[in-house]
Amino acid sequence: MTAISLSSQCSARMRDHGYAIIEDLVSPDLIEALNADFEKHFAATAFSQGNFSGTETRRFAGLLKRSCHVAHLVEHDLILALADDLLGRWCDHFSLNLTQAIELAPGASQQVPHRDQDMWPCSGFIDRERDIEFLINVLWPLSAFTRDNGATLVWPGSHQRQDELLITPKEAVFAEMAPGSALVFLGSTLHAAGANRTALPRRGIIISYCLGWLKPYELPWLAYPPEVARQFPRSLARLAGYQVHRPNLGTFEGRCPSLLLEDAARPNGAVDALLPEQEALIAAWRQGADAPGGHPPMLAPHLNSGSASLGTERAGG
Ligand SMILES: O=C(O)CCC(=O)C(=O)O
Repeated sequence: MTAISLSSQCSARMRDHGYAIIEDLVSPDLIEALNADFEKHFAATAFSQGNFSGTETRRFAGLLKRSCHVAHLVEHDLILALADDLLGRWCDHFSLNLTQAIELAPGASQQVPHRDQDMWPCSGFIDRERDIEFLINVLWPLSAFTRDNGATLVWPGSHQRQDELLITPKEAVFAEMAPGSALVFLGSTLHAAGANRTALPRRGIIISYCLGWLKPYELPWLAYPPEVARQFPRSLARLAGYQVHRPNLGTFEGRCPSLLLEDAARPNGAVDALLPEQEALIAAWRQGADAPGGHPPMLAPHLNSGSASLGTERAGG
């Protein structure tokens, strides 16, 4: 099966069920290399604090600077195609929300069930009929995920039941999977880390992507300051925040922050970054403003049926 048909099959599954498990997405060798690179970081990381993270878990973030292998997961073709399909319609571009390694220590209790999109209060204000998704999450197991060691619990169909804060545990399924596979789920899907009832740690990597206009869970410019991001391929640097989100959001000195990746002397002065339809609206307004008698009334962009839109919903997604 081609990557494109697999990704459209997978996004259809996510739309229907809120999640999907994709088997054999990367080689076990890659996961082994990640395990080797992360060993010392797990050893050096204290237990988390707080009722959400769980005091029997260890977590560290900024994974792109801890192992060169993480980029393969972050920029996996199929995952990027999925993110584009599920998020692209609602933003100029999607961005990296978080890279985090997580260990459930032996004896760790089950995490509180939650929906990742609840980080952003606006997710609760939007009409459910609009079907907007704010985030997709990818869980890459570093050790086999089993029912006994804390495989992620997912509530199938819970993305369509957002008025229910909790759903009976009987309806949850365990995302059991082997290293090399991935669990992908929507920000609107109810889930939780399971309880680890074994004597060995359960380890995994969370990589999530959000609408580019949201504040990400992890501040990428601090995790990867320009001198670090300069070493990334440009596509990865863009995902990690070095790209203005049209219109004019996430700038440095009024310009696209990608200028920080250049060695050349920095130009100064603000430069607009607008969508073509926004340029067209402004041009139409300016033409009217310059005409004798002032400009004619204009409809609010979101009421227009045609191409012009100042909102964030992109046509053709
Ligand atoms: O580790 C897992 O299985 C899920 C963790 C999770 O959902 C979280 O920490 O937000």
